[in-house]
Amino acid sequence: MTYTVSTARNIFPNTLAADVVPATTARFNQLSTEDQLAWIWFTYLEMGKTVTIAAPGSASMQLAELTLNEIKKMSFQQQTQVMCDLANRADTPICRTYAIWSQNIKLGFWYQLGKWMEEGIVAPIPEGYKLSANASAVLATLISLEPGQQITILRNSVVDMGYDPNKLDGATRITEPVLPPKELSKRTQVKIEGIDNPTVLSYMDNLNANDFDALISLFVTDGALQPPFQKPIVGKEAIMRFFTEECQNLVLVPERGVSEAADGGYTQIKITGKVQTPWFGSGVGMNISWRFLLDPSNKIFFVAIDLLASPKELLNLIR
Ligand code: ECH
Ligand code: GLY
Ligand code: GLY
Repeated sequence: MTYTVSTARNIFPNTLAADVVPATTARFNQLSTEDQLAWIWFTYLEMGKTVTIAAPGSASMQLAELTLNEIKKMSFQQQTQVMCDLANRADTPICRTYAIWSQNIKLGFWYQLGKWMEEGIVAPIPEGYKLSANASAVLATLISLEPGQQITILRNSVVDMGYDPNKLDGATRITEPVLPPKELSKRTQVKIEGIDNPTVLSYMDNLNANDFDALISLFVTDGALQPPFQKPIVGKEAIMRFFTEECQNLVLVPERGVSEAADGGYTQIKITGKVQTPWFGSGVGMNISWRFLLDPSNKIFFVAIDLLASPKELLNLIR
């Protein structure tokens, strides 16, 4: 048998992903706009008790600056309208601008609005606002989850706002500059219990070093990468775009793995461990797995990254 991307997705089928994340996002999407914004605000306050969001890089703030300044000058009523429009995915100039920003610029924009809401510069959620029963129930679910799952749901809510980017065909995306990779002397090397495959080790080390040229060379031309809860990104060019736009400064901490022969001279390797995002640093370690399928020349044909259902899953290396 030869593999296709769709058959490759089924390697290590016993891997238990945190399905509570898309389920909670779906419940969030059912709420009214007012409730959604208030829900995010209460989530943000609740999470602020245990974790801290790092200030965005100055580049992403600069890219959102014009819009932020425009909002800063508005009345509270107009500001509230802008926030509702974003949550409603309305067709307005600000929602169109938001749609072409990369994920980190969107997050940086809301980070700033959050600060301004705390300082009284941007319209607050009305004092004494009471969430609907449904919104309270979704908040209770969120509070019961692991921090890695909480920040994924929070990010989903931000990334899904604004005008639909698919309707803006051909518009140029606005993304942060790509910084040079880490100097060789500053690089680290991972150790993975049970694994000595050089491709997998280089994958981890190159991603940790932001060395995306070396990283992409590990893939076959029509290789695929599947981020958590997403469809596979197929082809080196699209994967490279994803790496440079969304994957700077991640910290991968793989812990253990298992490797075995698969059909047609391929090798399947499952690794479990943690990843940190620059937004929360070592304050939030997300429990994840990587499921690699390597071709006979040891290049990456497919890799799926899954956010795991629980820390117990870190020990699940069963095929
Ligand atoms: C306020 C109220 C009004 C409405 C809004 C507000 C502000 C909200 C704010 C939210 C900020 C949220 C943030 C979330 C960040 C989440 C980051 C995550 C990162 C996960 C990364 C992973 C990486 C995995 C990968 C690996 C690979 O090997 C390949 C690449 C890749 C309150 C004003 C909206 C401010 C900052 C979840 C899992 C390991 C797949 C990337
Ligand atoms: N501070 C997080 C980032 O800019 O990605
Ligand atoms: N930080 C990009 C992702 O997890 O999809």
